[in-house]
Amino acid sequence: MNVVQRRRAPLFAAIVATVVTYAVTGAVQASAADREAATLGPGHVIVTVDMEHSRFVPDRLRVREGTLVTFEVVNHDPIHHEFVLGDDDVHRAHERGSELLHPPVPGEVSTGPNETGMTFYAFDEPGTVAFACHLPGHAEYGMVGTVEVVPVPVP
Ligand SMILES: [Cu+2]
Repeated sequence: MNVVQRRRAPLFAAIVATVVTYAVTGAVQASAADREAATLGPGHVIVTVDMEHSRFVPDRLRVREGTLVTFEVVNHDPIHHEFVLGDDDVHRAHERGSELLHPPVPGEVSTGPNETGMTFYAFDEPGTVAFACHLPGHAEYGMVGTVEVVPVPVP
């Protein structure tokens, strides 16, 4: 293998990995730069949300109606966190609740220190859906975020 071929190999591997990921999951993996700036969807999208210093990164996302989002929630902190996404009733229940860990419910996942969790949520109606960590003091500290759901333009 000459020098040029060796340099191209990592790029080729990355392209193959991307194509394989798409083929296996049928989903589009949003890059870090895409996560906050882009309007994602419709269809199935995978979004990574980092938990760092008791904040969500990104804390604002925008999707088109008709988007199924798989959230990969990565806790970089040495403490427990949770990702709870839903309507006002969901958030009120968790604000009053005392559970440290939650069973798997769409839009909700608990993550231990340095753990990664997965959950998914279908955004079917335009509007704003909030997410938060309801462990004591975390939402008040700023561990909250929103998903803005925008209509798909009619052609
Ligand atoms: Cu938290």
